Amino acid sequence: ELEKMARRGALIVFEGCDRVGKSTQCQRLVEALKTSGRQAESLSFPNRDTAIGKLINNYLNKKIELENHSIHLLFAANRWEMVPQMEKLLKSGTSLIVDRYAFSGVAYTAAKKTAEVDWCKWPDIGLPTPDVVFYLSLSPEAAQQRSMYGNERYEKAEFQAEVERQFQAMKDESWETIDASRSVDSIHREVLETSLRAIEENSHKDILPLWK
Ligand code: Z5A
Ligand code: MG
Repeated sequence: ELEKMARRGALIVFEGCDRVGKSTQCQRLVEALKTSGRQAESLSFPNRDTAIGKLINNYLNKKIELENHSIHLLFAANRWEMVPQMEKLLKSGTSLIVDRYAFSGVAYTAAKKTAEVDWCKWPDIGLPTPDVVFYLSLSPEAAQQRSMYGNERYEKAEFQAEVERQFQAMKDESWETIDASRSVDSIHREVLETSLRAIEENSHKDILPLWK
């Protein structure tokens, strides 16, 4: 039946600490997929454009203070509010290239040590599971050399090191770990190859709920 033949897009996520090159690679990947005639769109979290995203932006810029559990739930809500649109796009055959996702949510809150990892995961349980997670890995020293730390909350070497430990504890064999110290082009070539394969392999598979 025709409906069953329809191909869905792939959900491709980039994760990693500050300034490892996530946004650069997301942009390159979307461009490359579009150039090759495939439907692709980018999405980043936090999505600072929504009402919830504006609160998060004010928190990150230190204009407001929020209790740790409370801001964690807002980051998760900011993902859930995008789910209907994400599902619609994926079903229509558009691949989504996502800059940070629930794994950042868990890693950054868990690094504060005020909530356990299991608690941190709860609000994101059931989100669409990514087909690929690219984990961009870079030493804090190398990340620091790319540009000065900005003034946003979390932009401190010690905290970033703890975030890295949290990511390492969370990652499993399904993640694609990328040595992010290489050139933009070399990383892009690897990312594109893996993504094209994932788009092919998952086009007729259901999207499963995350952490269920
Ligand atoms: N956060 C959270 O707490 N909970 C959540 O649920 C979520 C997020 C989703 C804002 O995130 C903060 O929100 C973030 C986590 C927290 N706090 N911190 N830290 P964001 O994604 O909006 O901002 P950001 O992560 O700070 O990321 P970034 O600065 O945008 O980094 P990036 O995207 O990974 O890097 P980039 O912009 O692509 O590249 C950084 C620089 O390096 C730039 O000058 C590039 O030209 C250069 N670059 C990139 N690739 C290379 C290579 N391969 N070689 C050399 N130079 C390179
Ligand atoms: Mg970025």
